[in-house]
Amino acid sequence: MNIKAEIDEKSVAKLEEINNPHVVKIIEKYVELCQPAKVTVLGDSEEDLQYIRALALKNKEEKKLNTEGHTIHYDNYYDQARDKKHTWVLLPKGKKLSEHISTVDYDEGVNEAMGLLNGIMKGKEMLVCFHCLGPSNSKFSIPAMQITDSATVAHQQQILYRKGNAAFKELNGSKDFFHVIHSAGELNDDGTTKNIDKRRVFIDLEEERVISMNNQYGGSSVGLKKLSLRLSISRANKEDWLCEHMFVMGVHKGDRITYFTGAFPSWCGKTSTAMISGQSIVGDDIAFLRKDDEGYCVAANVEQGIFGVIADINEKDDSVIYKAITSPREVVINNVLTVDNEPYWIGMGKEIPKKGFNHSGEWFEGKKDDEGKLITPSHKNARFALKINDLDNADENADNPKGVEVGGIIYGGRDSDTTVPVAQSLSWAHGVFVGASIESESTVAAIGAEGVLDHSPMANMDFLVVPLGVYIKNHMKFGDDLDKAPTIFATNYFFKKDGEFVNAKTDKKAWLLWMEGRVNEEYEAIETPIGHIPKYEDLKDLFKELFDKEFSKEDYEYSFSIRIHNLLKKLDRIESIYKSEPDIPEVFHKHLEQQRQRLNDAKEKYGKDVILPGDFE
Ligand code: SPV
Ligand code: MN
Repeated sequence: MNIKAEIDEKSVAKLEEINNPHVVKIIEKYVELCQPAKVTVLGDSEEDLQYIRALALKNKEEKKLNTEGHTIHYDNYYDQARDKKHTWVLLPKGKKLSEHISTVDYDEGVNEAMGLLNGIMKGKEMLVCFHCLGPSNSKFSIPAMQITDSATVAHQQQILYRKGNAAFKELNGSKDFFHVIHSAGELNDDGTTKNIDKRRVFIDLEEERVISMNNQYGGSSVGLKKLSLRLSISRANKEDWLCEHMFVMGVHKGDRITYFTGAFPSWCGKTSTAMISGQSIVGDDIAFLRKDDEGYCVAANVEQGIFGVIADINEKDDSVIYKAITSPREVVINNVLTVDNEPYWIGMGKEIPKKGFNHSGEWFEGKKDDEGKLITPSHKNARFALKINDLDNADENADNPKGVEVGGIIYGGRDSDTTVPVAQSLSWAHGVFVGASIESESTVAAIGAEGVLDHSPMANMDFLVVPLGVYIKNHMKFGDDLDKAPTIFATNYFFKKDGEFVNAKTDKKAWLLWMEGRVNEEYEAIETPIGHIPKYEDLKDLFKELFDKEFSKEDYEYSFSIRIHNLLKKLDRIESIYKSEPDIPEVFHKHLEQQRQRLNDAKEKYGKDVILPGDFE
């Protein structure tokens, strides 16, 4: 070993135990380049976990809050979300992936990365962490190593991901692991990243590594999260499985549990669906899906924790999470207002003090940033990190190495005037087409009357590192190879009438239990041009049973009508997006064309543009 920095005997012993020349080579390389003062290798022991917790406090990256086990961390005011503009996939010269995926010439990108890493850890401690994506000892497992100079990144990662030293040992010296190199870069006096203009993420599919620097926000720095997600998507698409931006949850009816996965773009109801009362959670963000020995689809959560949005978490709407983040346990809260070490965030259902400390430093009501924008007490994307097993609704199979059998897949979009609250796809391939057509309406205040529609196939567009054609082809094939494919559904919780939401926030529980019933062949449904929709009587019964509420026929007819013109417009938008993408499988275009034909036929048959669900019965 030739590590050019201070390293203690315990760290050396851990590397000797892992006994992997590739691991040692990577550490040697980045020590030489980043020039840290000290290197610490972390293991699985409680002592090591404690070391990181204490280091985050010592480095002033975190501060204790009043509740036991809770700490607060701040990212730079301008480092509150993933930086898509400065994220690239490294590709050989002349190669392209898609209109929508940013790439950079391999050598050029590596040169820039190495230049920026040069000396970046001077005077700092390099932390070497070993984790495992997916449950340990399982065909889902992918060992991943993270090098970082940020103790809070290491800390939040150890909350969110399973330990991996044993998995590395079991590699028996092979190169079959991911690695992520991260540096928060030079820090300001308050411990936040200074050189935001030099913030970069480089994704190297060849070496299965990601290099990320000059950031601290979790989505850019916690290596096993969105950085490894790109590497996993690349692997899945070379092999025969899926890596998806999905939650995994158990839906309960009496003693019966049916597992669902769900992909929703940001702000479309993903976490709130996974947390619906009476259900159980396996994971809320990233899932690996595989075919098991019996030909079924099984899913495993890649993570063991939740990096959740804290805004609007309150006792009334999200009692499970609220309890977890306000009672003693290990929690890191990011980017909220603190006053006397008490955290406050927007939408918490409590009065928020008019001054305190937040992601902008000392804060007072009315404070504006350099661009004259009013600074909110906590950032809209402020997040918390906690372990799933600390939630009352953790599923008993959350760590099952076999994963859970998937009965249904939900694709959730957001629009105010086009798609129905819930519909079941006509087949696996039709469902893939529906998932590939997800749109979400922007919720930014200053937008036109119809909102801005953003398209994200399977809610995964931000993370795709393979051409869309390859990704969709792999999806189609995955389902075709299964003996029993999950049933695919689409939801839209955001339908509006006269500018108001038609459905209450809690109504999604009725849609979910209808989907559960459909998977278990309990309800009949109405076939429409876009798929199967619920019958009025079934929803009426569900609303009565679940909420003791009358579901009016009028509300049903309004939200489940088939709006031909708007649905055709959506098809046109989707078609124009896919037109510019090479090698989209023929079956995708076939489903698009068939759906258009069915909509036009229905318009002609019923002689109107808005067709009531009952007309199709
Ligand atoms: C998302 O944006 O989908 C998240 C948060 O889960 S981040 O870690 O930033 O990706
Ligand atoms: Mn996510």
